[in-house]
Amino acid sequence: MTYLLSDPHGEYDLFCRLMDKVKFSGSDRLICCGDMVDKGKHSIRLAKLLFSLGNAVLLSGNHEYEFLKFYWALMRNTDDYDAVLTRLMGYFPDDGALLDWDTVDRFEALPYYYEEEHFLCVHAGAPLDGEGRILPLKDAEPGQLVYDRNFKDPELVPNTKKCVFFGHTPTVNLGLAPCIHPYLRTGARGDHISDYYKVHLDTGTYLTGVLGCFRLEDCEMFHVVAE
Ligand SMILES: [Mn+2]
Repeated sequence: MTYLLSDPHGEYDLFCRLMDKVKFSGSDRLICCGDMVDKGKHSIRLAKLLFSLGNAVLLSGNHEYEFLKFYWALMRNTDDYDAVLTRLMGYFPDDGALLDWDTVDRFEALPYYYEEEHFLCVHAGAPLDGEGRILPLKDAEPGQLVYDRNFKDPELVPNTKKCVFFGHTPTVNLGLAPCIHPYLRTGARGDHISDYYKVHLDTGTYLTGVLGCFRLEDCEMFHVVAE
């Protein structure tokens, strides 16, 4: 089974509880649409766990992108790599000491979108043409994919046969319940991914204590709540 989530934001324990709830195993697959770091106390611990999974597709969110911009700026001004790693550790005040170069390299290798026959994933948004069609993601600027909040607008119906998975804006910020919010096509049943035109994945974990995931095969949703 394939499970999609977004914006776990350093909530290591909640993430583990969610994976336990769905009985996530080596034969399953995880897709995380970005923002694994910042806000929660276990940014690097969670990132290293996600990077260690052989069966995960991980995207960059704006929080990983901001970290990389900080890293690239440091590298332009020095060749003292030990000093750079120390500064990078300081970027994450709670558990930055866990950071190592392998993890930095993995952040740098994160893609900004993921696409299959029936769905595509971005952190925040994507460029659209005048008729709401998504322009080719391979040509999009990373900044647009991680910052643009166009998909969050409930009125926006992308003109595509694919379902768009996205996060970045907590659903509670739109006055919605603190859970994943799928958008069903008119007249569709809702048990197949092609019945949806978009799925808003950001449960606002750091605000709400709720983390959720969406199962691709049967469109079931699972949530856990912080104690
Ligand atoms: Mn974000």
